[in-house]
Amino acid sequence: MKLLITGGAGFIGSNFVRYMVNKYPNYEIVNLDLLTYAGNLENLKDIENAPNYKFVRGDIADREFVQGLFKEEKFDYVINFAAESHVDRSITDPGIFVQTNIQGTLALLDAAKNFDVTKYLQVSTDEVYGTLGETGYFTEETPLAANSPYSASKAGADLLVRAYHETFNLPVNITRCSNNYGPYHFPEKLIPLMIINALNDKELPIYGDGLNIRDWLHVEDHCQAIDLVLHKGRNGEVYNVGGNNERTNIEIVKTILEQLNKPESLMKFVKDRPGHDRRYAIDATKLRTELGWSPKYYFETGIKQTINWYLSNQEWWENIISGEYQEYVKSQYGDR
Ligand code: NAD
Ligand code: TDX
Repeated sequence: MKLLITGGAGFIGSNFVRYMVNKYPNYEIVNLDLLTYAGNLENLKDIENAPNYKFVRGDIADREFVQGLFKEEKFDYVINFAAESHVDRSITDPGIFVQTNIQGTLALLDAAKNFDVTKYLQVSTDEVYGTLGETGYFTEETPLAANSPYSASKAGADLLVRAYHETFNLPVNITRCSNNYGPYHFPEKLIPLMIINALNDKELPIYGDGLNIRDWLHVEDHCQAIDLVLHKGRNGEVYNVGGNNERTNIEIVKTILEQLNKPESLMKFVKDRPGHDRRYAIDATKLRTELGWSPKYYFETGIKQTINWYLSNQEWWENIISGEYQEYVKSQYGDR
């Protein structure tokens, strides 16, 4: 069995590559990643020499390259994590989100169709559903109502995946997950940013009133869900993934400050994110009942483990925030 995992040098992708390399020693796993600012091979240091693992640098939106890779490797499964993933960046520079998230997905779908893959799995997000009020949950039937250029590009990709199933009978699944947290989370996102700023006694920027709610899921629980959908998901189906851990941003920040024994005076309320979704909450009943998924982590233990990971892996994040890692990538591979 040969798997293509795209975006495997990013946060969730690297956790998933490690999970699969260790769990399935008989699978051949190819990690295709462009190594943008968010991709980091340091995330995979411990498994880089595993016999069932190979890294390829390349762009999922480079159609010719992608076709060539599929022709050569003859993948059975494709799992697409590669994306521009940060909402704030999509507000200042939406073009690259359309390029990678939509054109890139299209290039992968065409190659998957031409080379008859057994399954194409698109890793999507709950953000495609838009925002919730104080009550209710996103189900797989909730209409798409993306509010940011990031989520619009993910929704566009999801519709292409659906269309390739309906039109060409491509065997696909889409997973839509809530906010992940855990080791190797890139320092521009809420949880790692707050941990690192607190450790450096820097201000913690909280957008708006800080009462926006996210539904946090440990990245390992997400990996397990994708593994299940890959092997057991019914063709053409969407599966929501979420752990019922709704927290306001302020609650998250206060938890981090308390764990690190830092003062709440570090919190700073700043200008709100434009189009800031108020609340996300996932109903994962379908995944639980159909495929038997259940998350292992309680948020309270998961967040402590995550904070400890950042304490023990200071060099990892210092290399990123000082720009040292990007210098290394440039010296090895040239500019993106
Ligand atoms: P990330 O930004 O940490 O990693 C993205 C990876 O994709 C990086 O390694 C980057 O180098 C690579 N990449 C970017 N453009 C590429 C291109 N054109 N070709 C090849 N590789 C490219 O993202 P993440 O947080 O790990 O998210 C992974 C996926 O999961 C994304 O599709 C995202 O939309 C989705 N998702 C993320 C979350 C979350 O909370 N982080 C939640 C739900 C869904
Ligand atoms: O400095 C900050 N201050 C702040 O208040 C940052 C970076 C974020 N926030 C708020 C905005 C959100 O309400 O924290 C919340 C979480 O923000 P992000 O970490 O940027 O995540 P979010 O916008 O919710 O999107 C994430 O989850 C869904 C991922 O980045 C997406 O890729 C995924 O699809």
